[in-house]
Amino acid sequence: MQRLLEGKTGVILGVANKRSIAWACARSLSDAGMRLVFTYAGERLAASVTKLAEEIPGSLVLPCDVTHPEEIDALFERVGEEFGGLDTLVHAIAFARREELRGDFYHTSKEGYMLAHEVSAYSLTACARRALPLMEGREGSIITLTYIGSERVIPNYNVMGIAKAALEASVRYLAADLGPRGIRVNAISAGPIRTLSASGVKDFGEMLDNIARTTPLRRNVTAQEVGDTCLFLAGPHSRGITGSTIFVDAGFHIMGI
Ligand code: 0WD
Repeated sequence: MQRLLEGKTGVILGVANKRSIAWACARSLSDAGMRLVFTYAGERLAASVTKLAEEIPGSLVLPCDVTHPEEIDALFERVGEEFGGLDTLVHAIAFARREELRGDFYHTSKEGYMLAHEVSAYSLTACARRALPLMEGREGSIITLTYIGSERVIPNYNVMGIAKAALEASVRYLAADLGPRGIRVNAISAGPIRTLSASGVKDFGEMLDNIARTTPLRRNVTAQEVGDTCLFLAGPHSRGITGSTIFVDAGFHIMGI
């Protein structure tokens, strides 16, 4: 039987280890037949990402630290050479200094603010611009990951909440720009999931316990559930959706208290 994304190609930014949401997205897309390029930021992650990628048949691993524009250029150049075109871009990266993910938001330094925005928000636009010539005319889909800390105050999320607000606004502007070229752009707003990045947010474990007690579904979400939503957004069943933020959070976002 033909798989849904057979013959399609994707680039996934943000696999750090097996717990990464990007990894769950990769599994869902690859199971549906998509060929994938994984990226890693800095030599520190090269070996672990390469080892993980061995589990995905036909995949490729390339460097891309989004704070180095020439690495973004080189990434999409190689993707063009290898694949000839691109159907899906999954942007699942974010960064803020650990000391700025605790305490009062007003202590945020200018450098910390700029860095969080560069990696977590601006990089979507930087990557979309490079991906555009490869994605045009293929009903492509760009997907990013966000969190409700963009629109409500979540203790300790701080500067990352501001960066996620910029990211979600970027999704809307990019969707308007790229829609006429046949490319959709959406965000998944995931509930908290225990990953490497999440461990940098102070009192993260307490937040998970609290959510499991109070969300409509009375549990937290899994990375696999986010991966499957990524599959939906990459594939033809979501062809009428662009510029949206879709919550995969067990219903947390509808609650008042
Ligand atoms: O609860 C959670 N885990 C949630 C995560 C809830 C809602 C949203 N998200 C978002 C995150 O904000 C992020 O955008 O999902 C995305 C993926 O996050 P993750 O899976 O929780 O985190 P992780 O497995 O740590 O992957 C993020 C990766 C980095 O890992 P480390 O831990 O080494 O910082 O982002 C990448 C890196 O692989 N990254 C970069 N990639 C390119 N250039 C850079 C950079 N400069 N900096 C970090």
